[in-house]
Amino acid sequence: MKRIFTYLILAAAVIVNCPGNCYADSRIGLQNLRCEMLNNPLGIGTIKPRLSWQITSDARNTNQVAYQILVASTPEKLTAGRGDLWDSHKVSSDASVMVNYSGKALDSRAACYWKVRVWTNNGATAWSKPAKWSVGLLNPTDWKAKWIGCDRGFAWDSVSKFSRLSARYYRCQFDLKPGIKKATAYIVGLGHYELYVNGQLLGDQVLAQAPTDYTQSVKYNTFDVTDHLKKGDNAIGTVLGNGRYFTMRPKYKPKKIKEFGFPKMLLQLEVEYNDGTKQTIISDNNWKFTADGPIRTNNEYDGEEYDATKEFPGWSKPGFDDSQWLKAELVQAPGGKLDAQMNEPIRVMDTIKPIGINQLKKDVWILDLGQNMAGWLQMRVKGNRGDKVTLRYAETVQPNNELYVANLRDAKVTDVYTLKGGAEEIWHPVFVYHGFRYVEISGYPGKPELNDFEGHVVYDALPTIGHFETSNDIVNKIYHNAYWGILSNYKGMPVDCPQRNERMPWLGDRAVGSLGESFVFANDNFYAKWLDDIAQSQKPDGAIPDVAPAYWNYYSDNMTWPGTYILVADMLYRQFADKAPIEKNYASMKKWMDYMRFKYMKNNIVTKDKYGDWCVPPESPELIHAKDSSLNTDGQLIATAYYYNLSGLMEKFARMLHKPADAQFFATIKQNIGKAFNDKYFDKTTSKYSNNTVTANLLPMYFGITPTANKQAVFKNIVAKINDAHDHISTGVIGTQWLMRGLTEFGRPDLAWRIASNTTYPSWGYMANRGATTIWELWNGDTANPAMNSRNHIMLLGDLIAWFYQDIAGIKTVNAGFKQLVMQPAITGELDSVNASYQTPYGLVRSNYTSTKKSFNWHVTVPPNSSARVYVPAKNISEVTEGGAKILGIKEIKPLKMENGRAILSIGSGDYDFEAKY
Ligand code: RAM
Repeated sequence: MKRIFTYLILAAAVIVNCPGNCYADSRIGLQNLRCEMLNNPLGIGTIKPRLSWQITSDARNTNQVAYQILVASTPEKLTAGRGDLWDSHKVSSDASVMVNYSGKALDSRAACYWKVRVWTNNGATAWSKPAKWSVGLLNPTDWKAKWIGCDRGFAWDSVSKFSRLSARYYRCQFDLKPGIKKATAYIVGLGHYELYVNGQLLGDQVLAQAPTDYTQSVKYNTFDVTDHLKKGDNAIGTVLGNGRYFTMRPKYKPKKIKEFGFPKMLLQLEVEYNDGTKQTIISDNNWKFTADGPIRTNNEYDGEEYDATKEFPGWSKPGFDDSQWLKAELVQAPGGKLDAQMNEPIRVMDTIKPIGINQLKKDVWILDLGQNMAGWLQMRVKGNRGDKVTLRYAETVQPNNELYVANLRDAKVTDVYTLKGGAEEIWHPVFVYHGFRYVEISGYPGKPELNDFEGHVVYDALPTIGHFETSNDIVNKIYHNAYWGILSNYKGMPVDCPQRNERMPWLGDRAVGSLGESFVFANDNFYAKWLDDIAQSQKPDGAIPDVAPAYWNYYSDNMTWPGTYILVADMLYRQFADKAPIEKNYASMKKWMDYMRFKYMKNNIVTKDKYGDWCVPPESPELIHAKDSSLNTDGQLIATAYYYNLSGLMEKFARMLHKPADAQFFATIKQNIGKAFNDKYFDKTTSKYSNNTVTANLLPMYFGITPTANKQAVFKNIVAKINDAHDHISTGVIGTQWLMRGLTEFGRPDLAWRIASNTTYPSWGYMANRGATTIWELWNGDTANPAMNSRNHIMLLGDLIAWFYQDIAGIKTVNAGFKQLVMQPAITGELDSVNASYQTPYGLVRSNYTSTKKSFNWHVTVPPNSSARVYVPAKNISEVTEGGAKILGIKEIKPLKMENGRAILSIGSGDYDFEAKY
């Protein structure tokens, strides 16, 4: 009954809303309104946000022809159809992704409520559901709050090599008048914080805020706390953890680890009353604090220790007796600019039930989560006050079932929980995370059972937007491993690994990997933020480091690691139609290109490299790096090929930004380098580059340095080399970035497939068959020296994931953001079926096919307001059917031509079932 009543109200609302909309076509709708690619973001850092929406439609070939956006300062005005901030009126345009807000000038704290309606060739939509955003504190003068902290340790802390620092608890009590209309809290808590209001933990973010080089940029988070406050006494409590601010390894030479200092915070709570008055509560030295609370130490490498006997119930509520607490101290600001965090927060994104628990010895148990992951273990326990449970984490176990920790180097990865006793207690750490599949549990009172534990999978809250599944089990397993590897290494920045004493944002690991990742996770804001980190790490002379934020000082001047800066910007534009990173970073990229050229280019050859083709499969199983020079590729060749390739991207960026002189400049450089490269490395008689490794031949081929006349012959050498290796991989981090797409583009997707689906060494399938549930750092990860032997590193994925989506599923963008698609699955001759889908900025693309040696059945979905050129394997265009009928005559399908055994068709949005014999 209640349900029916709600429906009646909704129906009435639709009718009331009808004026102006009555011609809306119910088959066409709107969904997924985003502001700066975020859902209803609070406290954004720009006054010119970009708005996007998706159209839904039952009809094929639906294209937007016009839109109208309304932005209002209150929900009521929006409902009434009054866009007091912006009424775009009807704009003839097909733009539905990244439309610039062009209304009244906004300022700090602006609240914006918006909706959109669109007209399409198939009818108009009703107004969308409302969405909103608010602007953060943009002007330095908006901040009245003061930085508070305490720049020293306490008796129980230690600032030795293994830093130990207890968490700091801050509190403040204040009085509010009746009639609270709205309250917003802005907070920075370095390294990490938890924010409590009147005893309640706010938000579901963890390990907040996003990590940066705090001397350059400090991210603040915004919360709507209206519902958490009341008239009269209120209290705020914050807990400060160390994160990367108070570093894990302060006294660690020679790596020169960046140190920022002791934890500190900044908080501003702005309350607006119904009568129009305002009140601001700020962090200052009226706050009280203690470092003598339950979190005794928290160190990202070493773990967290929590003593529940030291809890102080009610500490973040009003009325708590804090007379024993210390007075908060005013401290120096960290130095960086205060910036709104625009990338998604880290959250507990998934939970895992463990699959096994074995007793190792008296009082010691080994728990198996069944999946290598990053996060923490939540434990349920009941015992006596003072009982201590120790949890030690590892990725694998030794044959005797003990944890294998040699590859964690000196990370202690140990959490300790001291019970308060009595009732059941549930605990997990909050300021650390671990990379693990197994946990050693000791000191657990009683017998630990499987369901006393739960793995919390912790990573940036990026929606999964891709799905990829084939008829080949090993390839599916590899995809699973890649998926878990990728998510494990998202921690507000892309880190190399989540387990050992490293976890650093190495640039080289993501060069092309980030493209593959962008098919799996909506990582646009995440990577845009990382490009800011990289820009901020640039030295005045132009140098870009290999690790950014530069928590480790690695300015080693090479092309391949820093070059990721340019590749990722290109990825964001192509995959998400996000042009801002290019606009924002172009000058820094150019400066870096200049720097490398002036310093290291001699006769158009880049003479400096650092990593070579990092981690090729070595000649013997225990080695990390090959010593055999025939396996390694000349570093100068790699550096020069990369300079060439990156110049091409810079040329493209320059053209996009209307800088013709720059474009010409990069085009000329490219030409000169190409010539010098071929003169120096190409042997015309053998058609081999340098020492004929796959990488040495592949880079010039794929980048377009190889003269057209020689391509066939060079490609033959690549294939021969792979055949020599029994169709196995012989490339490292560099070569593997172009391998799968390279083989496919030059006509051997079957060979790429064989490499992808191998199960013998070296291959991704080998890892999977040896029990890997993620991707290893080394092809020989199970036998190599533990000094560099992570089991959860994704750099060796190369272009595998991009290739799965682009060439196996056949989902590629022609221009920015998939407005136009090319759907051309490669025929490997090996696959019975593929089920893939991908959420583009316009909506869901689907490519599901079953294929025999002779026939191809293909279900394709193209989202509204985009179109596709599809390549159906066929003998002849007129024989292709769609939904059982000949395509000739179906109006949304335009046959273009036959080419290389493919019927090329142009289609509009919608669902299609193609069938053809080939
Ligand atoms: C190691 C890491 C990282 C890699 C660097 C060069 O420390 O494995 O992934 O990029 O080396």
